[in-house]
Amino acid sequence: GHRGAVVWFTGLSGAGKSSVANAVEKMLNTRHNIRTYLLDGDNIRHGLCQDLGFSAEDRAENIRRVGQVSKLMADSGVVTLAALISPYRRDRDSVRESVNSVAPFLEIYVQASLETCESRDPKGLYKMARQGKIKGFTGIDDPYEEPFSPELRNRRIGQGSLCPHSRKSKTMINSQDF
Ligand code: GGZ
Repeated sequence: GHRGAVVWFTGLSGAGKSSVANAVEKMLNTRHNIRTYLLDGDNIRHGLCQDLGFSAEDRAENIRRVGQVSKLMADSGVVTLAALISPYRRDRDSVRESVNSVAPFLEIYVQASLETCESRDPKGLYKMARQGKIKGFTGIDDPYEEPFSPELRNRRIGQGSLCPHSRKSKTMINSQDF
């Protein structure tokens, strides 16, 4: 069998994390015969993390739990895909550090502008956040810290952008490619 790994998708709500993770999972299964398990923030919050909200502390705990489950599964040889906003660098870095002792950790920045995500607004959450009906919504009145050097990102961005440290990383996927 193959070794496990954790593939961590981070990005704004509506950026396409779930879509890309699903497509990658299908590809790993069918084309490469790799065993995978997908942990999606949206689902996880109905079970494992149903007691958590969206304060910085609760997000940290959400990410810690999903990180620990991912680590255990990766240790068992499964390639685990996690799709969470995971807006804070320090939370993502803690998972990286923890997972790295047993398996490779790959951070994928699914980048889309706030404008793009807001125009998609599949669940109407951005609209509610703009109306003040949801408080502390990522990108509206809550922070998103872009990765400095993700292993992968969906597109390169130019000089003078918000994320100047990422230029080293490789361009790989576009959700539109799938
Ligand atoms: C961000 C929120 C919020 C707030 C509800 N901020 O696009 P969705 O709807 O389906 O996915 C989002 C999901 C985010 O959960 P995560 O576990 O990925 O977040 S984190 O990593 O920050 O812990 C969104 C919905 O929950 N949602 N309220 N205030 N997203």
